[in-house]
Amino acid sequence: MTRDVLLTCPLDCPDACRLKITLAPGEDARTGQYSERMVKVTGDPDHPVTRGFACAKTVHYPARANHPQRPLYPLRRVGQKTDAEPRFERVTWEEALDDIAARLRTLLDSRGPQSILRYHYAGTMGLMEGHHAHTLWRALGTPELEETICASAGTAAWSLGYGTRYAPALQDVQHARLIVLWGINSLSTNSHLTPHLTAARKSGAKIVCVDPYRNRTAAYADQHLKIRPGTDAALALGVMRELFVNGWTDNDYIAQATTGIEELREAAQDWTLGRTAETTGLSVEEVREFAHAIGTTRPTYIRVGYGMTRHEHGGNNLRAVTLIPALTGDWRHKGGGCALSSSGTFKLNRTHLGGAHLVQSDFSSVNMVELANALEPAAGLGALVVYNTNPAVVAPESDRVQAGLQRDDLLVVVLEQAMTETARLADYVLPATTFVEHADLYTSYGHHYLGYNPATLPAPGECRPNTWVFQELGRRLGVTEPALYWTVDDLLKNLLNTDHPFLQGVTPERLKAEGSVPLNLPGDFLPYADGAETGSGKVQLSPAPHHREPHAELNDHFPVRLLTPPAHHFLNSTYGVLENLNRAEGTEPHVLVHPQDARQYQLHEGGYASLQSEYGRVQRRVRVTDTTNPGTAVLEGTWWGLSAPDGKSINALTAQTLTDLGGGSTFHNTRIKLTPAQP
Ligand SMILES: Nc1nc2c(c(=O)[nH]1)N[C@H]1C(S)=C(S)[C@@H](COP(=O)(O)OP(=O)(O)OC[C@H]3O[C@@H](n4cnc5c(=O)[nH]c(N)nc54)[C@H](O)[C@@H]3O)O[C@H]1N2
Ligand SMILES: Nc1nc2c(c(=O)[nH]1)N[C@H]1C(S)=C(S)[C@@H](COP(=O)(O)OP(=O)(O)OC[C@H]3O[C@@H](n4cnc5c(=O)[nH]c(N)nc54)[C@H](O)[C@@H]3O)O[C@H]1N2
Ligand code: SF4
Ligand SMILES: [Mo]
Repeated sequence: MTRDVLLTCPLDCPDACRLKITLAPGEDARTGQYSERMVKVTGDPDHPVTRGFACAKTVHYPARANHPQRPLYPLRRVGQKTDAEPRFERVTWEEALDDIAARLRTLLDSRGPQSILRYHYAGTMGLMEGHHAHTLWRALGTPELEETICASAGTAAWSLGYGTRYAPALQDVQHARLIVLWGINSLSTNSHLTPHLTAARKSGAKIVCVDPYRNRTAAYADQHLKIRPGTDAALALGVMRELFVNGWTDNDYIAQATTGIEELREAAQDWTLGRTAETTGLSVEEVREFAHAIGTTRPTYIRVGYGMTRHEHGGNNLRAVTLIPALTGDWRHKGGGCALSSSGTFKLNRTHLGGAHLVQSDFSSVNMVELANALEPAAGLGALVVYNTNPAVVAPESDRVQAGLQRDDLLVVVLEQAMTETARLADYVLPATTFVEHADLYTSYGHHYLGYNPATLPAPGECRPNTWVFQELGRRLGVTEPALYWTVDDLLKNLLNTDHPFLQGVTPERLKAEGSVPLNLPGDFLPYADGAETGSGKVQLSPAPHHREPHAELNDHFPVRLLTPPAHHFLNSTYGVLENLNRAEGTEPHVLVHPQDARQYQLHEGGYASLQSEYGRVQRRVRVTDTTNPGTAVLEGTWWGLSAPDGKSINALTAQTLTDLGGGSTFHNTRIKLTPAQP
């Protein structure tokens, strides 16, 4: 007999779907255990955001959870880290935890807490297994990890202008009459926005996509502005100049809700149509029409993604774009404004989450983008504990990251659900539970519902939640901090212990009973209609954003810009283990090259190219296509290196360069040389 359960998707995706998961009893061939297992995933038809569908990737989650190579028991390395095929032996949890704790104790006593680094990201968005799991490390005083690999440039840029990150409600998007999808491949990365876009279009809205290549979203849009990478601030300033010149600004909104208008006006002044067109690679007519549409259509809704932030001046680029609605006054129109993230709406009491109260001002810190540097012997690390992330593949300068992980004098402990390339380089692989096997609480960065999942299936083999592992290590290390030993019930009680009106009526009991609970927002939620949660209480237009060309300019050595945005059928590297999703993406990674570049660099459809940057070299199969512009190549997806012809991650090419604001990643800033190659 099968049964269906409703659970929140834990993955790093704005949609935080309510999934309908079918469970069936049977024997687990891997363990001989007889229990229920996941057999099917769809979307909850009754959830207002999920609307009955899950994405093209997560419908395959059962194959991932039931994968024959999923680690189910603690494993200890027996061979060398440099072996082509890693070898591990199964050990008991007692053995693994006792040995790891003893080695951490030795490091703490001899070299201090700064010799141990926790390394993690958003493999699960759960507040318990994703965030609260850091408590042990804060109790021990190990370095803070600056979580910069994805959103920090965007967050810093947004908070400069607006303070807290709010977004208009999804159901209001249908009221917009102009929709700009700017640096976001939303049909792939935010797929539950699509029904709202389609509804708006049916009511007459026009949809414009601003992106350097024709991705799925650009193909769906009514118009595609194929912008030169890294020039969004120029386009935004060019639009602003038209708004000022033609009197399309909302002067009442500007006077009441903003500060710094004169500085912004001055910054926009020189961005004539001609200069804007020249800088962005668009035509004068395209810029003029775009500015006219924004200037004269209310409400205009701009959905920005993180794409434009992954450049050297990505913070300024996003800041310029997101300030447009402060000039048009769109924040006062239902369905208007701009959306980056809705995270700020979840007003949970986070004072003790992840041991935040334990952080001292003298803690050192490591920027996670600079992991390759942190793993250099001279940086002094003796142990690295990795959870919820796959840095051997996803972090920049991955050749150096992998070399660092291979150091014999570095203890590498990896908590994982899959035998990732990071796990393959570990001294210990500790088997982790999935979202169906542990309880957790979920916010969202794309909507306004809190989700709670109970532990629904028994853990297969000896898989354990991250927090269980860290509590066991904490006991062995003598850590008495109470927050380390919280249960999920303690977490719910603490996080919901607040008087904030958005959480009024949201109790642990209700969350457990209903599973998905909307925040208690006003019916006409118009964030920033009257100002912002900044120091001045206003939307801050000063310091004015500016366009700057990157230091890593294209030149004769590196004449092509490489973008490496997400793939439709992957979620970062999470699904890289599944053959069928690899096949759906073309079986191996392809580099998209414009016909003109293909001619110039003597590349052929279906042949191989060598891609070389300042940091490394990889080989990839070529697809010749006019979806991109000359001088811009695209490789979709952070594939496992194991799926590539040369066994290498695309991040062998990317740099640790940080963004202008927020110390973020610059994955789309890569410059390369293309030459023909033999496989
Ligand atoms: N299917 C799928 N969904 C995902 C993910 C996934 O891997 N696969 N990953 C999840 C995660 S962690 C994240 S952060 C989000 C990211 O989702 P997005 O924000 O959509 O992804 P980005 O990498 O930021 O790239 C988005 C687009 O920005 C474009 N871009 C690059 N440079 C520029 C530029 O200078 N200007 C402009 N205007 N556009 C530019 C790229 O060509 C790309 O089409 O998606 C989440 N959802
Ligand atoms: N070139 C290039 N590189 C990129 C990007 C890009 O666009 N281009 N995107 C960047 C972005 S936006 C991001 S967010 C990062 C994402 O990169 P990662 O943070 O590495 O995300 P995933 O690749 O999805 O890997 C998450 C891992 O967490 C594990 N996991 C999930 N749940 C749990 C759990 O409960 N416990 C434990 N122990 N493990 C768990 C999964 O098995 C998976 O292997 O990649 C970045 N790297
Ligand atoms: S990955 Fe995103 S779109 Fe797919 S099921 Fe999960 S939350 Fe929904
Ligand atoms: Mo991300």
